[in-house]
Amino acid sequence: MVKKEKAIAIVLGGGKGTRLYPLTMDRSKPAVPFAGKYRLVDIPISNCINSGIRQIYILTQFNSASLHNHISNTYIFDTFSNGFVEILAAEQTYHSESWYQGTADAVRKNLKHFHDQNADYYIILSGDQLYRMDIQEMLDRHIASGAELTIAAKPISRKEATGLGIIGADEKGYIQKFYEKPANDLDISDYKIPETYMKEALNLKVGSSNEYLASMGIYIFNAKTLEEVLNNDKTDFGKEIIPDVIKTRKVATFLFNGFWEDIGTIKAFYETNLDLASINPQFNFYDETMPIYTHRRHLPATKVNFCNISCSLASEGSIITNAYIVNSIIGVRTLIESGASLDGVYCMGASFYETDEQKLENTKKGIPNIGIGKGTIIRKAIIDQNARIGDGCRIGIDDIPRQEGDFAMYSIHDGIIVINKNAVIKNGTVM
Ligand code: ADQ
Ligand code: ADP
Repeated sequence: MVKKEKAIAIVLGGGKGTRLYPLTMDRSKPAVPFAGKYRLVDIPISNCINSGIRQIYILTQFNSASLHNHISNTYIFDTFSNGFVEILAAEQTYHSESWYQGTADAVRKNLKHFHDQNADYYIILSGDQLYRMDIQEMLDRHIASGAELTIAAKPISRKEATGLGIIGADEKGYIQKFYEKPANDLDISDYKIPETYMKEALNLKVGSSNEYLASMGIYIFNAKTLEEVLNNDKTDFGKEIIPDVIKTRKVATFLFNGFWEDIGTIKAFYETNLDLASINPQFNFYDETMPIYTHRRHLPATKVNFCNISCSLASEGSIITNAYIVNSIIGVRTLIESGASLDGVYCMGASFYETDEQKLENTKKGIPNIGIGKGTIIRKAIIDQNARIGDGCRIGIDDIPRQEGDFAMYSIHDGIIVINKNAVIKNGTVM
């Protein structure tokens, strides 16, 4: 039988100096709840599965209980598909004691696991992006091009270029130059997309403001090439490996013109989530041809009693009573009490329901139940899972000085208040 070419996927699940803190205080980044009922890692995994790629590794700094729980309850493949999703957490070995020092280091430290799969291609994906992409198409193009590496690329403006890796392509889209995150004032005009390539391949008008190509941090390497280019101690793909590879090897671009957003910071995470609740969201979850998969929780439908809810998403298993909710996301198992008002809030919900006995115990201890208390008003905030927000709280409402940073029960980043997982916010708190 002719051997079918084989590709495995490697999802980069986040570094140590994590930009999504405090959402990553108690869990690894791939397990961060997203869009009410998903976890971040569901996006790259769903893209892989929908593209026929079912052998998937998740590289993470630590294997949190919630990530393990989520993966083992969600991605269950049948015996004949040979599919798996395996978490590879940074581990101490005889050869190395340290955590992953960067993206390339994370891949290098796990090459022995990938090698066992005897794959022809390694597909490297970021764990903190929202997009829907046919990765099989990218793989087919990669194979047809004869390149050793293909980088997914998106046309962007000069303003966006500062935060991304910029590709200098030739008229056919092969990569000649690469600049990781050029400063605002740097002249990168020689990285502009060549005119013919812009017209023919991108179908873009010459003169469009998207005159640069950015790396989306999605790479397909020939397996042998990746093993060779990691045979050193360089730690990062964008800063070191990619600029090196293009000097000696054929590197192609795979153009992508759909919605794609990096959601690796609190601000981007918050804005991308809330956009999903808007009337015309940029990303469409309501697509049965390429669904985003998640944990099948078997929760009851959400119960809504006397509420005014608009431009919002309410995930299953919630009970919302006499509340005013706009521009918000209500996560699974959220309990919202009478008179609460939410505007611009991503409430992640709860991982379990408290029993009547537990609620009685809470009253004795003087702590609120999990959920949002009576008459509480919240604006521009992320409420992490299992938080207990008391009655009559005012969060993000009053015109009071708010210091950015991390505090005992909450953080403020870019003006967004993040209430920690399991936080206890007493009745009448103003913040
Ligand atoms: P960044 O997103 O800034 O740029 P990086 O911080 O390296 O690059 O993160 C890439 C992915 O790897 C993210 O999903 C991140 O969570 C994960 N990651 C980071 N450190 C890790 C570690 N030690 N272990 C495991 N995973 C880790 C990159 C490219 C740019 C490109 C953008 C597109 O370098 O060229 O334009 O992605 O978003
Ligand atoms: P989900 O995937 O439903 O968002 P989690 O991954 O946080 O939730 O938790 C998965 C399961 O673990 C829940 O369905 C619940 O049964 C159980 N669980 C989690 N935390 C607790 C807890 N503190 N007490 C009791 N059960 C819990």
